[in-house]
Amino acid sequence: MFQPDDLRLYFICGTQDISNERDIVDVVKAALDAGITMFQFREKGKGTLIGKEKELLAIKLKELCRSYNVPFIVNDDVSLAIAIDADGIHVGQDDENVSHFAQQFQHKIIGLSVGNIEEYQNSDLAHVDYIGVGPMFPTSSKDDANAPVGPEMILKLREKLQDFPMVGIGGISLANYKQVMKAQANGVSVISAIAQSNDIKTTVHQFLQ
Ligand code: TZP
Ligand code: MG
Repeated sequence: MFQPDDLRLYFICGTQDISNERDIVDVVKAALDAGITMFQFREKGKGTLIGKEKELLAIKLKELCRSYNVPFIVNDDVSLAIAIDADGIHVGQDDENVSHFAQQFQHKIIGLSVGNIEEYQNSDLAHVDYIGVGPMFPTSSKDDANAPVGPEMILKLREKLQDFPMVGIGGISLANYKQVMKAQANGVSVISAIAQSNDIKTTVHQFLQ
């Protein structure tokens, strides 16, 4: 079952985040080998896989994560998450409302993006296991990302949510992740810092130090 520590180093990735010379399965395997603690399959944007191809890749990555005992989360796609028996789902404020699918998702991990105090106030966290807070810093991995809110947003939400599990997201790198941890996040989630690393093993080890 989900533990807040699973959020320590949460790698998010889809085929759009990988350069042409590399295979996403190799990248995720390298990250798992190095010790990431949670994985999210986020297949989103121009030219990404859809339908059966998306499902087959999701199954492959889920099996891989299972062999490392690392939770496998699907972004947005509730029906895919259910169809392949993923460990959880992550949705944003504009996605399907958590209360709509929580019944079908008992004993699974549910993550929700919360970008600011207003979104927090509008969110029902009754069925939510963790929130992703961001963007912490400027990011080029999400086309429609809002302006950065900085690690201070985690501190602000901590006042309201006490020990509710929170992970920072957006523009997090080896150069700035300590600011996020200092703001009392349970961990950091990253796309490009790992997906575009030339030495995934060393990068992951440095984050985990
Ligand atoms: N949600 C908010 S920022 C972001 C998502 C999915 C992108 C994070 O990617 P990166 O490369 O770690 O900035
Ligand atoms: Mg979404």
